[in-house]
This record gives sequence, C-alpha cells and structure tokens, in this order.
Amino acid sequence: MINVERTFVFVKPDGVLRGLIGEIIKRLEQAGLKVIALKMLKLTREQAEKLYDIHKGKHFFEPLVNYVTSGPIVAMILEGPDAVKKVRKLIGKTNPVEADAGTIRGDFALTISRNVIHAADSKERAEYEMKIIFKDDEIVSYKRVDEDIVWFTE
Ligand code: FUP
Repeated sequence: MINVERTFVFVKPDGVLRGLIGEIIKRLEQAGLKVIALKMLKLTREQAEKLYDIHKGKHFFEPLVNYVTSGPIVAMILEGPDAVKKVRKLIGKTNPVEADAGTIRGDFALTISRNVIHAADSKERAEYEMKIIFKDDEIVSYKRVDEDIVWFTE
C-alpha cells in the first residue's frame, strides 16, 4: 500500500534573505510533493525552542534559536508518498559539506549553521512540529492534477 503522509519544512532566514524561496519550493513541488499549507512568519523564541527542543543543552542550541528567530522563515506542510523520507533526501545531509550535489543543502549551502532549510526527520516529529506553526484550519485539502500519475503504485 502506498504510504501517503505529511511532513513539515521551513526555509530558514538565510534561504529567505538569499531569495531562495521559489527555488526550494520548485524542487519540492516538482518531485511531486503537494503543498497543503504555506506561511511566511518570524518565529518567536518560544516557537523556535519548541521546534528544536531535542537539542536543548547542546552547544549550538542558543546560537541556533537566535538565528532562526532573527529573520523571516517560510514554513510549509507537504504531502505525498513517503514524504518525510523523500524530503530528507531532497534537502541532503545536515552539514552542507557532506550533502550530495543535487540536494538543496548540497547546492545552496556551505556551513552547518546556515543550511537553508529544515525538514522533520520522522512522521512523529513532523506532526509535532507542524502543530507549532499551523492551526488545523490552515491546512488545505485538494487534489493535484498529476497526483494519480506521480503517486501511482501497483
Ligand atoms: P537536521 O535535522 O538535518 O536539520 O539536523 P539536526 O536536527 O541535527 O540539527 C538541527 C540544526 O542545528 C541544523 F540544521 C543546524 C544546527 N546545528 C548546528 O548549528 N551545529 C551542529 O553541530 C549541529 C546542528
């Protein structure tokens, strides 16, 4: 059975300030992922600390929270077959130096602290993270015209 699931992504302030919003959404959309929620915002400290709660206490936690709250982000929920795994593949490894060419981080970033994009790393984290940013009524249900072809499985 096809595993249609939702994942949570945001373009970080470095991505927004460099004008990469369109390029990033283009790559995710052209892979067949459906954008079902989309919002530009500036994260509050509370939201950022919740999004990165698993890193609390680590040396990079404070700089990370300061950074992601320093400018605008573009958050989205994407839906599609195995969306969590697929998006992680498309964004590449956390450290852009290790991220493969062809991935978003591999193609657009150089350092770990400015790696352009965040994506949830599990279905459970995706559901937790999307609730920090989106209300249920901000998620839209519709069918993409190519869904039956791109999402097809025998
Ligand atoms: P990822 O899920 O790929 O975003 O990676 P992590 O959850 O491990 O890390 C979250 C963010 O913390 C990274 F995107 C960048 C930042 N980070 C650092 O700045 N330094 C580190 O050593 C590790 C992570």
